[in-house]
Amino acid sequence: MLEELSQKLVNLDEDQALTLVKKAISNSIAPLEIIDALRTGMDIIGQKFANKEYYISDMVYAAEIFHLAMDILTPHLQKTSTEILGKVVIGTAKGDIHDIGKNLVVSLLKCAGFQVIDLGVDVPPEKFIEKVKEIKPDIVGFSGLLTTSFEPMAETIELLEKEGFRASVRVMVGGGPVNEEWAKKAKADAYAKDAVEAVELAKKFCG
Ligand code: B1M
Repeated sequence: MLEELSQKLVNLDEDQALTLVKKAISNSIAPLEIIDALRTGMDIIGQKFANKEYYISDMVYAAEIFHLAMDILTPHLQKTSTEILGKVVIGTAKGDIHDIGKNLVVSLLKCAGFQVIDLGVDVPPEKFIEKVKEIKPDIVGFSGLLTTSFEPMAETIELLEKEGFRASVRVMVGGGPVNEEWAKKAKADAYAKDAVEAVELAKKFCG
């Protein structure tokens, strides 16, 4: 069923994809497994876009279907803590408007008991710094789906250092082209490959 779901998303078949999401829930398939199937579909859509088989409008529509699927899935994500484990300021790097992955990280962090301040997309370094000053978070998280997201992430981390906040926050990075090497080069504390790993890392940082 999950493979079929990925395929329906790739085919941009909104009705069938959403019906399958509901069916998967009623068959007690874990929401995270359903999300994983949707992500697989998105990866294929990305490849098709890169191969010029799909247009940008196809990626826009796929993102809409993903959002609708998340509307169905979010109430089924279980809250695992009622106490606040820590504060996280998060956003998508400047110049980048991809937010599906970031939103997933935000949802799972909230379920795990973190207070999350989501700055949205295309966030300039100064806005991160302003929020860090105001909120004094435990963690700052950057999401970036474009290779060009590296510069603004590294720039923000440098600014955190310059403004004297670097020692008091842990910096976590993630998103499509991001990896361990990228994290090290940008002087982040950690890289998370997906939303589940992001929560595990956040717990470690605040534990
Ligand atoms: Co665009 N796009 N896109 N896109 N898009 C990619 C990223 C791309 C890889 C497609 C491709 O060519 N194969 C490519 C980037 C190439 C590159 O830089 N190397 C690309 C491009 C080129 C572009 C445009 C430049 C296209 C154009 O205009 N010519 C343009 C850029 C706009 C901009 O940002 N300035 C663009 C636009 C768009 C849409 C707006 C149409 C739409 C986004 C809609 C939205 O987000 N609201 C879109 C989409 C949908 C995609 C793909 C197909 C899917 C992304 C996605 O949502 N995946 C994508 C292809 C791909 O990723 N394979 C592609 C599902 C999501 C659940 O996964 O975001 O990876 P992901 O998040 C995961 C993990 O990465 C991790 O956890 C998440 C959940 O497990 N994670 C974190 C994410 N953030 C984290 C933060 C953390 C920790 C973990 O800590 C803080």
